[in-house]
Amino acid sequence: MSTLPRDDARAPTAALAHEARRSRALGALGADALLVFGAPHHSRNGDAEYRYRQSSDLWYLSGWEDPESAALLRPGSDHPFILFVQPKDRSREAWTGFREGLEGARARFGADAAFPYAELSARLPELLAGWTTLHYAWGEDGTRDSTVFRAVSGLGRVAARNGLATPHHLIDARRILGELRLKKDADEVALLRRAADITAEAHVAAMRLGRPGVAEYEVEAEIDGLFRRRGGNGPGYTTIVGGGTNACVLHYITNREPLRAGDLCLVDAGCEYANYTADVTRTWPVSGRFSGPQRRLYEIVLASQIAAIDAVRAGRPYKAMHDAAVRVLTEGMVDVGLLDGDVETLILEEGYRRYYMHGTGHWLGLDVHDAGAYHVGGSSRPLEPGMVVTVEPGLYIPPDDLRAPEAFRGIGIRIEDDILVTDGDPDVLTAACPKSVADVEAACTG
Ligand SMILES: [Mn+2]
Repeated sequence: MSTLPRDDARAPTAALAHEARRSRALGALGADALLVFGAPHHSRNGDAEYRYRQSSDLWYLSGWEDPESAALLRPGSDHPFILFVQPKDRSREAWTGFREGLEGARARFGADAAFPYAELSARLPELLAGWTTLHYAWGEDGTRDSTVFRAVSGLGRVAARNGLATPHHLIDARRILGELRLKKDADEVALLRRAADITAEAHVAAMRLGRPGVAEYEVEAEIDGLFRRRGGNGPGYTTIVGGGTNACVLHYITNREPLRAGDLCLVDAGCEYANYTADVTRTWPVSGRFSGPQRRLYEIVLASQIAAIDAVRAGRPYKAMHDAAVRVLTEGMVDVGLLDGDVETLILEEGYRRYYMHGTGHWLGLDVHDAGAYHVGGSSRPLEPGMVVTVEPGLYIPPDDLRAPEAFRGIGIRIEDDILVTDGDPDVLTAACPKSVADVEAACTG
């Protein structure tokens, strides 16, 4: 496996791929304008800062990585792509590093015009004059909302006097950007494959490391460290390492207890590589061998996951995978005595939700829960080649659930892979990560 540093891995994509995505966006906008802000820069505590991560929408359209930025698309105009950015500042750059500035925005990022971010509110009215429809994702930041709404309503007053065309339709920008981001181009698929490969390697390393007495945070450190050593940004979301009953807490991220002999360990972790993240869950026996009851439930979850993956095909609705998973899980739960009654009724009345309370997956890409609508015209959306989904059924038996057979109480299991929709069979990007009972036990004892 190559270990390209991140900048080398990203460089070829910076200009070409973003330019192609931007021209698709300009085409999709038609006669509309679109304004996208960069991610805010959050402090961690006191004056300590998190490492900056650009907003996925702005990065998708531009490749721009610095904070305090916004992109304005105005198709068909003399300046269709305008970037607002931090200007170069030698004294600030001594503290926080190189800035591309206005020059870089134009020369290296393809902007037709670039302005200092501080001038955004002053320039916006002039730049939006002549457009009747503006796409903008309101509701995420009150200061930005008021900047945009003030510019638009100020223009409206001017228009009332002199008949100038100004934005009088506001459309949620997440709709058009979600549609664009939903189907991955070849460059994006390559980066997701790299993220998937690193992630698979990290899960195998975790299985090898995990044994009684090792702490959950040591497993986390092994995984997150490997993500960085392979040139990834780090985890695309906070790594979950849940030993024993902690596996029943869906978003357990405290990761501070020791792994115990005889327990399972659930690990949900994905490497973010060049801003694209994988999302993988594996559940493995701390002592290296599944117990009988653990194995019975594991085989049910695995069978449901395999059935669900088989439903990830072009033309099938998105929800087909959930329906497939629910059917196998429900049959299995009746088989082993977790549920009582008729399978069809338990599915219809959602009786399975007692031990399977989440959905079976989500879109995957720049965000772990990626952009894009799941329904079109009120129905579950048909899958298309280039879409990427996770498939992640599970079973979670609370330790204090007196209705469950005692042997199953406290067991939490989830198995998750990342699937590319193709013209043919589902392409499991994370297939290198072991998941059969035999392969998992081999990885744990290897
Ligand atoms: Mn997931």
